[in-house]
Amino acid sequence: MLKPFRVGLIGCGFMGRTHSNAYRRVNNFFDVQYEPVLQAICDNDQARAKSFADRWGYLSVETDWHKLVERPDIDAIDICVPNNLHHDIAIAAANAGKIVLCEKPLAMNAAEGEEMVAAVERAGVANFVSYNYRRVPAITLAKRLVDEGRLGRIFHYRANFLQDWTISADLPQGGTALWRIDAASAGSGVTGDLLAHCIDTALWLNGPISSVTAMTETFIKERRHQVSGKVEKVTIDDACAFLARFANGSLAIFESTRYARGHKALYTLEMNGADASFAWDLHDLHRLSYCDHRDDSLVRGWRSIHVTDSDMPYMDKWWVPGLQIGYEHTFVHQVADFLDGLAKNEPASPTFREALETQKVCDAVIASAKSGQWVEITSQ
Ligand code: SOE
Repeated sequence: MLKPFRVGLIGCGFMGRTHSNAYRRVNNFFDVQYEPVLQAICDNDQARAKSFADRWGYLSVETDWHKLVERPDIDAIDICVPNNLHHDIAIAAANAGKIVLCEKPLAMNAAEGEEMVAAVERAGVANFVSYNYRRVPAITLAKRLVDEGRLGRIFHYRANFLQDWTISADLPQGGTALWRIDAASAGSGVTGDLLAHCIDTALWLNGPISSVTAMTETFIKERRHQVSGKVEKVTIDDACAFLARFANGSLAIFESTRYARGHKALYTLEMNGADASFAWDLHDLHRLSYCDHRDDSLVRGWRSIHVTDSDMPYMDKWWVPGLQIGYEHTFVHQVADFLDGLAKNEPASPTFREALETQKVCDAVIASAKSGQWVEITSQ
């Protein structure tokens, strides 16, 4: 008999959909001890919440998150709203004794993140931040290869996250669909939205980052704000590039922009060690490129591992070898890992405390871009 895991999800946007889909799918494919129950959906627009509830099968609708977090028939609050709301909702949910799941990035900045970590730890509630790319099977495989020491001493880490959807100067900022361009809702631009993914994966694969030097640019300086209707200054970073030093002595280069014409969501990463390297690309997410210098020189070279066999991470739960899975499955994997961790009392990663490290790097990147100086990061 599966135990119910009664979810109150806040936000009916893109992430609300990915999380709802994951809750609905997880028991079809994974043997976990809990069964998600879509107990309530919350959005300040009642009609939107109602139509979302009908489509995804939520049992009830709320329009005020304050009410939702106090409901006794809810075990977990899942936060899928703009970044400026994460802090208050997470703290209220923790204080009400709820499990808290939060979309990335954890917060607007590390100071907010610290308060959120304190709240969930004081309340003793399970907590988790959704950095879904860790759970692409090819990335989880890369983690396994790194942890087994196959790459040898690490010299380099390289990551990009490139998009092109904000190039038009006519695109407004703010409002439901475009809050990512409005610093008041998002905190930062590509740093918190896209580089946060790259940083999370990097910390997971290669350990702490000790210092960064960054540059940012805002190419379109003013945009009409969808809420006020007025032309307002744009204060997010449209593009950001930074160099980093890892505590293990390796060097890194990270770049993100929403102005790379032709690229929609090109997340690429590569690690180079003394013995082997790997490379990965989100547009071809089921493949991992790997080159091992220990191979016989006659056949040495880059191989493309098709990550679909049943001994690959997560793949025994899906189809048969050779058949791929995609983006949405990464969210199913994180729900499965979270519920498994809950049953075993072994928290799935990243917890709020772990995700705070990414937030500190994001803050250091923004500070360095402002000052033009290297910024040190102290992790715990
Ligand atoms: C922005 O366009 C965005 O949707 C991010 O918010 C997501 O985190 C990323 O995975 C894809 O791009």
